[in-house]
Amino acid sequence: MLDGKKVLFSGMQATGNLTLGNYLGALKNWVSIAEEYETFYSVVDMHSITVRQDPAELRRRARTLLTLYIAAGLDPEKNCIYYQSHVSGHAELAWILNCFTYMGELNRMTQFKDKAAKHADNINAGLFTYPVLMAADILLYQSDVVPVGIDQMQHLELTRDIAQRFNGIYGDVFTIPEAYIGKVGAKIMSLQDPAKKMSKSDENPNGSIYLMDDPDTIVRKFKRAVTDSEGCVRYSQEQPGIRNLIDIYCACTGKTPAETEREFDGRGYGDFKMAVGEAVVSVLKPLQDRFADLSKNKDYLDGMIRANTEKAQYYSNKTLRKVQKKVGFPERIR
Ligand code: ATP
Ligand code: LTN
Repeated sequence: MLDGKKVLFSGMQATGNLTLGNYLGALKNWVSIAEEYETFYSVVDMHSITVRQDPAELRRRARTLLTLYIAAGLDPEKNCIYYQSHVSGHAELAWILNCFTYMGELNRMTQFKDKAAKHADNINAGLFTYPVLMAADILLYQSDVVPVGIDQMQHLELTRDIAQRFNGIYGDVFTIPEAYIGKVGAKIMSLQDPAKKMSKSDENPNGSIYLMDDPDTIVRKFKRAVTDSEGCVRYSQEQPGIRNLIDIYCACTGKTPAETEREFDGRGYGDFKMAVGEAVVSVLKPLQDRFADLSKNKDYLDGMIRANTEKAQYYSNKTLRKVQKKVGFPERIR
């Protein structure tokens, strides 16, 4: 608890351009529940270098991502929005937690297996211990809730295990966090392969809608979306392409799958795809406009980053000092 409110932490990597999946599965939920919590929303740039990055590009993307958090509706006066690399407590706590995490646990992580297969020439130790840094992010602020997409559940379970293990040895040091999975949009699939999640690192740009895609591109990508030969708009496991489009439509309009089925009863896929494209444009266009305005306001963004970094440093240091003391590091001389 912080100032009588539960604490919420979440973060996103500054790798690749954000997709509609990131927005519907994460950002949108962040905005809708922010008011109820004391929130920390980090641009987790330290996680990004587990995969080789171009430095200038990473810097640019991190700034874009941070601006997008605000453009999506997170007020930086009320939400602590900052860069992970500006708060050294993340790395310091991660080191300590590394010593409380087993190789076997990390070996089971599916994201590690996937990324190791994808980047076989660079299976670095950071990629392997990535979930420990994520645990540090969360535990550093004594977070109660962590809104993430379903793909991050395994990492969150590990975070809980590490925290419980540590508390078991040293007493109640960490709050045990809970995942928060949004009801709609928890897993948006690729438009080109509905068996694969929509991902910002997908090589095929037609599989993903990027938050910065212009309206024509968005509509064109939906027109090309892979469906099936059934010819009816039905929310069923046998029609994964259509099901995904219904999920997207519902997440953007607030309608239910049943309402959507009724709305498009007897109408072809062409009509439906057009409607999904338009619904997505109507959600993304205002966000893009706010992004453009914010990007022009460098001083405002810089001032906000400075203030929020200090806030994050303050709260993270409280936990870090406690942990350092518990494990037996010598006290600091003031
Ligand atoms: P990458 O493809 O580079 O691994 P990513 O697109 O999966 O990246 P992350 O930075 O790992 O993006 O995820 C940011 C947040 O977005 C996480 O909370 C994740 O669960 C959520 N998310 C990512 N992809 C989707 C998706 N297709 N549907 C719903 N949520 C998603
Ligand atoms: N691993 C997450 C990003 C991430 C995160 C976090 C999410 C890093 N640290 C802490 C929630 C809380 C991902 O790849 N989506």
